[in-house]
Amino acid sequence: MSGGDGLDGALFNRLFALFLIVSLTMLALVLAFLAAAWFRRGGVRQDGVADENGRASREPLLRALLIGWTALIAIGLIGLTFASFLTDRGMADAIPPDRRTINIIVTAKQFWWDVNYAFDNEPSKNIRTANELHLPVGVPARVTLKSSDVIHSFWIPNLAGKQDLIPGRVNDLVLLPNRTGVFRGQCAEFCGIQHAHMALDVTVESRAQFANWLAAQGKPAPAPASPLQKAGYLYVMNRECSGCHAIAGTAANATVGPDLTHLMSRRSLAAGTLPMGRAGLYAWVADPQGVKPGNNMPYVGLDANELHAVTAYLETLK
Ligand code: HEC
Ligand SMILES: [Cu+2]
Repeated sequence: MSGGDGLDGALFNRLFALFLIVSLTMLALVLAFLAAAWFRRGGVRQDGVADENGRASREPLLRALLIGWTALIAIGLIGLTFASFLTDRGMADAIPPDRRTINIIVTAKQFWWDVNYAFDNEPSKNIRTANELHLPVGVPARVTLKSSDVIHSFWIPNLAGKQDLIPGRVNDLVLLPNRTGVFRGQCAEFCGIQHAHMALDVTVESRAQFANWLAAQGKPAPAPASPLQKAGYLYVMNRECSGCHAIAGTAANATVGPDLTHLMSRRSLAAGTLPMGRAGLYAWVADPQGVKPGNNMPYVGLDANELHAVTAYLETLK
């Protein structure tokens, strides 16, 4: 549970204050009894004799105190449990409908992140991207974590603790980002040779910016315009590339590699290996194994003209 700001933060702070007051009262009582016991012990020692009669006469009082004390603890604990239950529910209700959790499914692969935004009410809004998350500030995001090969670990130090992605199992994690900014996520479980190059760019932005991003991501790729772009498009569609990649609005719909529909809108290439841009695209498409040895995109072997055309086409995928 994270504090955050806004309504849920206020509810959480109130719960914290309640816990603090109840615990401090209990602590004060315990200390008071300890102190009382200490002074009594001192008294007995001075007398030098054990006062059997006195002890017997104090017994009912002690028993009553003990029962009272136990009851107080029970009431306190039940009360706190109840309060935390109510706060939990209150926090869930405090989120207005348009701020209700967004659902993101992240599937880890050697060595990149497949990212799906799933809108159960409006499946037409679903989008797919890779190696990046966009999150609206103050809105809880439920991230469902899967792996399609080995164990990876999802870690965005500024937003949440680590959570493993385990083949054949589904984990999840709720992120509640409370400030805007760009944060770095990283695979935190050694998953193979390129484990270190498995980063995740996380952009926390205003709700309006997020809505714009989502709308842009929901659009299909534009048709190629120039002859060079067209040549690149034909290469991508008819050669190896479309066997592994998807580009919405075209016939390419494979899921072996990252979705390329809005490739250029991302901050980095190949999970943080290269900054996004023309130079990076050339380097990557020409020789992915040279850039990130051991990754799952093979050397394709384009000649200079093909490389030029393919890169020109990729650059239209904004
Ligand atoms: C055998 C499957 C396969 C083929 C064929 C293939 N790719 Fe890839 N591609 C991948 C995989 C897997 C990755 C992710 C590598 C990584 O980051 O570890 C990738 C990454 C990329 C990226 C970076 C995407 C990103 O968001 O970081 C681009 C761009 C790309 N491929 C373009 C191409 C082009 C263009 C072709 C054809 C010339 C091609 N790919 C052929 C599997 C393939
Ligand atoms: Cu990994």
